[in-house]
Amino acid sequence: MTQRTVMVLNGPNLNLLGTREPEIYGHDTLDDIAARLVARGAELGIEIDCRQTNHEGMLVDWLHEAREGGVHAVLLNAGAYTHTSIALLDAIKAIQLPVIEVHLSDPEARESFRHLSYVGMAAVDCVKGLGPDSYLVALDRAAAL
Ligand code: CA2
Repeated sequence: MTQRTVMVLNGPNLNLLGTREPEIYGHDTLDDIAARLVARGAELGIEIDCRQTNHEGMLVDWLHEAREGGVHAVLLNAGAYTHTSIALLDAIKAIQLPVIEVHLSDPEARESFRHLSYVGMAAVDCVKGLGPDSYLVALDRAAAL
């Protein structure tokens, strides 16, 4: 059976997961979350390509790469760029791949500046507020696409 690939893209400051603000983001590091995704992906026959960057343009480049590389779906936690980036909105629309928006916290239950999501204007789905489990639920939904 050919393995499908799900790309998991993480934006700014998510490299700090597990080191600060555990009351909001939990104690798991991004490597912990990636390991859980890889384990669940193995059960689903899905290869996980998990990346993190602090740079908006890099996220745009990786979305383009997902399209070129025949990726099945993208899980995207764009961090604060979720709420600011028309470039990410345009990229998600351009690649014509299913992108699922993911958040550890529930941005709509937080400050009002987190209520607007440019990513959400083009994403096919959103999983938020479940801590690291948001990524696992999103992966199961991606597998069903
Ligand atoms: O809840 C999420 O996953 C967010 O995407 C996280 C972003 C925030 O700007 C979004 O509104 C919601 C922030 C990520 C910052 O990550 C940190 C991790 C540890 C310590 C400090 C920041």
